[in-house]
Amino acid sequence: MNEQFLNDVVTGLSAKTKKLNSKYFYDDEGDVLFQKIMQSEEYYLTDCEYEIFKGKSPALAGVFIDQLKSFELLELGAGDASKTKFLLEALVNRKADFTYMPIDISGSMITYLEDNLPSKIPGLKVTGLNGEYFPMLEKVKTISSRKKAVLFLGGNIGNMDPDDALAFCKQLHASLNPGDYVLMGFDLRKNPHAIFNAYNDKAGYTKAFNLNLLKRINNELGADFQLADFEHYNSYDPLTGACRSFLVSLKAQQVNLDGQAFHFKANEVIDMEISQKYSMEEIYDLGNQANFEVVETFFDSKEWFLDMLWKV
Ligand code: AVJ
Repeated sequence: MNEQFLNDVVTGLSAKTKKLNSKYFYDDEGDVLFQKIMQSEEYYLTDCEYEIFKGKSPALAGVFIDQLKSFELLELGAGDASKTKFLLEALVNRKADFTYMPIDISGSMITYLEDNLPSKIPGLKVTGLNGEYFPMLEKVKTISSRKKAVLFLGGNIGNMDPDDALAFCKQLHASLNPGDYVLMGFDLRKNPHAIFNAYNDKAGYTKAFNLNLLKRINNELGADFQLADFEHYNSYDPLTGACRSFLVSLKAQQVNLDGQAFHFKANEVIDMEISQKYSMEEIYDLGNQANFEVVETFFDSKEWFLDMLWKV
């Protein structure tokens, strides 16, 4: 049994406002559901960033090759690398001297990337790292002293509260050396309906994605959540940019886990996930406060999403 997972769940369910960490959404079933979300009509983030990478990869590859020459290309939360492959192709085409190092909490994603990418992109070197971001970043530093370019895409930064996002950016800056690069993807503020719908897909994949974490807690930690007694609720606040997912207890109920009982009132919620939406100003402030220098900003054609290139 995963002690850290159990500890985090017990702590979260013991808090005044019950909370679970969305990083635990991604077990094998969660990975499949997230793929379905990305393919859904309503979920625009992946399409936007796909367009950016399809169009801008040669330019981005040029910056890395000219500035870094010999480097490690790290990706935090790589997933299936469906967007990154354009950058990898552009780099390999120009015979760049680099190794792609995807870091992901999902072991099956890392295995998939190591098994499949080199045959899709001949000449590509892949070293996968299965684990949490910063421990894996430290591990890379023990095996390589080359310059680093770090990708943090998809709007993953949005899964942190703004305060945590700033702390994360500061820690990332401190983990790297002057001259290293970071490319970070941000989902921008836009018409609230478009944001709301992206997290309320008609097919119900987002709902299943949230409920799957309860199922995972049952399967892996031996809890007894009754999935039918919880429903999914999502909100978007255009004043703060916070898009939040909750599970609502449909009745007063008790859930047992690790010899403890957790009580839910009717309509009590579990805070499941934040997907923060950023304004340009907020992105500049974040980079500034973490001491990054803005090099270039890449937008999709609708300007719904951006990838910002920062220099340490
Ligand atoms: C993994 C952060 C890109 O917050 O948009 C998708 C995860 N959650 N639908 C996001 C997610 C619900 C996603 N990211």
